[in-house]
Amino acid sequence: MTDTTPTPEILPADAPQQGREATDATTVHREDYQPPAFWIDSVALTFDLDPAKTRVLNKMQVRRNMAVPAQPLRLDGEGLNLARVLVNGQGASFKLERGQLVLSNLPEGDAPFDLEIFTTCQPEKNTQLSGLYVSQGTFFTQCEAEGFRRITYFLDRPDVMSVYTVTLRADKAAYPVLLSNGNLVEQGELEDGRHFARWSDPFKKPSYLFALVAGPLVAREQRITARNGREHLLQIYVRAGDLEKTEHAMRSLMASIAWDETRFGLPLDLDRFMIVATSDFNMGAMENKGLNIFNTKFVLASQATATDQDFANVESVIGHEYFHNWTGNRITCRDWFQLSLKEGLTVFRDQEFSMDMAGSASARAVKRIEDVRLLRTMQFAEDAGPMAHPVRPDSYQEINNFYTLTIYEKGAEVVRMMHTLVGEAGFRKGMALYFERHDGQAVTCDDFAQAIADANPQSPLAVHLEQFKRWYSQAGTPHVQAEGQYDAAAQTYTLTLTQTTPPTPGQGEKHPLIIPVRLGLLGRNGAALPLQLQSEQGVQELGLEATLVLHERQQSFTFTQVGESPVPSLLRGFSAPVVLHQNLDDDALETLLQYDSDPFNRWEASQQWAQRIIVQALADGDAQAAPRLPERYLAALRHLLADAQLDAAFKDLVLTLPSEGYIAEQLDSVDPQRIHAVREALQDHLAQALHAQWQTVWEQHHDTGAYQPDAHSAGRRALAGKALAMLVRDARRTGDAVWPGKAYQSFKDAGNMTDRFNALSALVQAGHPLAEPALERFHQVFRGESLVLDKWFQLQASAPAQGQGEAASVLARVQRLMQHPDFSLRNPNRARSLIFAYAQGNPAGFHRADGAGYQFWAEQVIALDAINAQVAARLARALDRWAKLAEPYRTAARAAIARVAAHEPLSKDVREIVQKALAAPAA
Ligand code: B3K
Ligand code: ZN
Repeated sequence: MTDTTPTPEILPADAPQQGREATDATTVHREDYQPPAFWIDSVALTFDLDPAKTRVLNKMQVRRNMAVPAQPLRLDGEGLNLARVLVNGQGASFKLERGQLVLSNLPEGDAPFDLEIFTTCQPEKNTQLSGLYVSQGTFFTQCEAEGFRRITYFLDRPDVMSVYTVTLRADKAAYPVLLSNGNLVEQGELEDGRHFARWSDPFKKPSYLFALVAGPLVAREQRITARNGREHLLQIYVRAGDLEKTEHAMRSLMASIAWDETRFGLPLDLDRFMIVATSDFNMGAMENKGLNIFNTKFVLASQATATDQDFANVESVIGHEYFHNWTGNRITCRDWFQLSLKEGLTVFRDQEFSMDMAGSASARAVKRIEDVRLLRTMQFAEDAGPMAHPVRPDSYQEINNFYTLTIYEKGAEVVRMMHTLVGEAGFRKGMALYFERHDGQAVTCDDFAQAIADANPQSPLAVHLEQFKRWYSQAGTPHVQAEGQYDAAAQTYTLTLTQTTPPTPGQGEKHPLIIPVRLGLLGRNGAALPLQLQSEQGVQELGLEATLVLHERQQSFTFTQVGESPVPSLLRGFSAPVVLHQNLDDDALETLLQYDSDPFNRWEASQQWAQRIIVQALADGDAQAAPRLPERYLAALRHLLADAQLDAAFKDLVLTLPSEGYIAEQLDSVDPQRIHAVREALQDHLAQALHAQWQTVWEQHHDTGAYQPDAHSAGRRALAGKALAMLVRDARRTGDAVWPGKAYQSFKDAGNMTDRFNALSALVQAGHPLAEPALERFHQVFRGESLVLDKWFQLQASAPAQGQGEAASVLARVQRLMQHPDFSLRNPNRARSLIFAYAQGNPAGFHRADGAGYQFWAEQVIALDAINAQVAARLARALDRWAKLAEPYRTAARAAIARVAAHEPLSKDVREIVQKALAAPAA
């Protein structure tokens, strides 16, 4: 099962071999899409489950697709032992060619025939966690994108949809619970202590949505009646000790069901909806029809073990997978290039769900800011690096490498722009048309955009549809330059917007996009000015806010009757995923920060201001004394902190300086140590200059009463945590022992994990001597809680060095922790909590002048690749941006990537990443 040999074998037979430059023979191209030569109408699978050798009998009803020329049937398979192939009950001749099972002499014509295939596989040896595997004595499957072929031979592609009947047979004592998709139709006893269960899924589905689970699990159950009167059974399956941690997940599932009914009119279409949690999982969760499988991290939550962030993540991921039931499962992707059809849309839906759950306008803005922060830090970096690809990619070597921030987060922004261009009601109409047209089909991103536009024929989306769709085909983040010109005599304000998109690998030429720019104008006293836009038709009264549609490279918009030189508030709510350049002075930023009616842009003003200060400090050079924050900026922050109208969570975001990763992306040449030093110095100054305010904030916010994970109380805890961290940080300067003591106390006595963890990290991040005993105690208390241990590893991997000398370095600490009895490279969550947290979450610890961090990274990529290629390929991406690094980091980073690239054997997952990284332009 763990075949990681470079595999021309699993190349689809029709993949192009020649006539293209610069891509490998294993590259799959979107343009080469061909409909399948056969359909598989139904599948009956029988599993005899055994960890060492599971037997799989696969009986299919197959029929030729008469719309394409007659050709052999080529079934995908990987790591299977083939025992028997029967066609209409007779032994059939077949070949194994490049991993595929090829059947040539099949019945002619369009009449269906029976195809029976018997194979075995070894789930206990499956460390890739793709296909059928065993985790802690329970069988699980993961089939997206191409894991089903590791279970049986099949047309493993999303446009082949079949009805499944699944019979599971296993030892009853070891595997009392037997689950698969759909409805349980039969169960009973077998000989020798074995039992069986038969499941039937009424909906046609592609193979990637198949799932089975078998093991000793228990379930929280809930019966609900939907709006339409239909009854459903909801179940959340976990290991016996975890049942009390599933209440929040169940509540989130019920909220998701209600939300999709209300917001989109989409009801649950199954009698039974199951979620199962496993601690060994490559990603967050999987939307298998009726049987979602989740990483425990996104199911289990109790106030003692989970932070507010964990609670919010559970709600959002449960929502996401549930929403896939319509956007992904009922309507699926024609091919994997269309992945964003389901992922971008479903992320948009889960973002809206979380916003609606958050309630108040400012809590909604907090969620939006968090989403945009992720997009701008991570996706913009991806879009500017060697793995840049369009939302609908043109080619891939390994599809699992394309479950990216671009497909998910930028894809969601593309859907959000459509929503902006057609309006809330128009979008709902568009969704209705999409389901009317395509329910039960496997379709493309074009089909989706067409449905939204057709439902709104007068909208700017419909008018500019072809151009809008460039968002799907063009990679790279667009830049928009805004220049404002005020004419006092004419009382006009002219805004000129210019768009450009930098070239990306393989895509040199870029064309203008459709960019919705939501905006308002503020007077110098902060009041919103009425917008009167001059157009060919005369003057349009637009009220206090409008959305301009930029469609040319450069366009000017003139507003009339503007009584004073206004402060423009552009791209409100981040109305398009672009980098906005505008030269606002401190006065303008202060006005926006204090008065803008759009909370997103208030936050944005604070970030731009901070960014400018940081860039200036970086430019000032090393010789200068510790950089400081200007008094005016500090005064604005003090003012904001004292504003009783604002949500604590919002204040916390405004008071957070841009991250080191975000700062790095704004620079041409990156010295991670220098960025760290400057940001740390400014943080120290923020701690010092606002000391009195931090004390007040702590006093006012640290008691949040009985624990509730709602957005409002979570915001209070976040702000209190920030205040405590600042006070402990400032104690390094003052030598004060009181605040560190209070932090230790709060760590010990906290009534919930958020407060406890915030206090612990305040000590660890400040490198205080109390950090060590606190970490020890934390491990002692939570040694049986694996998700909490992940936090323990992660905190240490992402904290600064705790002293001088190599032994005190972060790398030395990480290497020691790898020897800890609780560490295992095989468990993806644990590997992520230590190794990824170091390589991706601790720039100053990782980017060492001696290159030792990079060497460690290379070793771990190679070690992981032998276990789990998908996880290894994620880690491999940590050095994507090597070409931007200053010396000596750059050369050392490149050498480490080259070392991975030269290693044999290497999975095609990792190979694609490192080859693309090495091909990055030299600048
Ligand atoms: N669709 C899955 C992701 C599958 C990843 C395969 N490498 C989870 C999700 O996006 O909901
Ligand atoms: Zn998804």
